[in-house]
Amino acid sequence: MPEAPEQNLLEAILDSWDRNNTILVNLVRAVPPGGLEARPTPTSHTVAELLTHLHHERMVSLLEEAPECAGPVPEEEWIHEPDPGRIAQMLTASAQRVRDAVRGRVESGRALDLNYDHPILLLQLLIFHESYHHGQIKLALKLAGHPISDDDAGPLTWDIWRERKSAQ
Ligand code: NI
Repeated sequence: MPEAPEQNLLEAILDSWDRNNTILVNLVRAVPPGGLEARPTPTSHTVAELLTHLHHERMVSLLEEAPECAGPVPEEEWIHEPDPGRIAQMLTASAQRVRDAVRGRVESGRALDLNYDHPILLLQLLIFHESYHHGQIKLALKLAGHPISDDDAGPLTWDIWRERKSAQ
């Protein structure tokens, strides 16, 4: 029996969240040596701090909105984590928690606890937030002399959105 259209829509939205995280983790892995220390201006956060801020935002949102999927919130918001593998691990783990939270709330018909008209809006906010900082990170790397070329960035970012995984 074919799946209900609403179910397909939820899967597509969760897939968009997965792709967003793949793009972010790809960015972490593409940061050239020394790039995690880069700052867009002398008083700005480092690239590493921006990346751990994204993880922190997810974890705080879970605690506030869907505590059944919450985990440990980092004690500091802007941690300069020097190990890209560790940053990738944090982001992968928090992405899974957010995914589980939104799926759980949608499937059970429960609103989030604090904000948002619909649980899907948490994903939309996070994708917006992470894209905003993604651009900042690219600019910080360029200003610090560690640019990621468009040829390198394309397959790691835009191609992830466009990829057709399903048989046509
Ligand atoms: Ni932010």
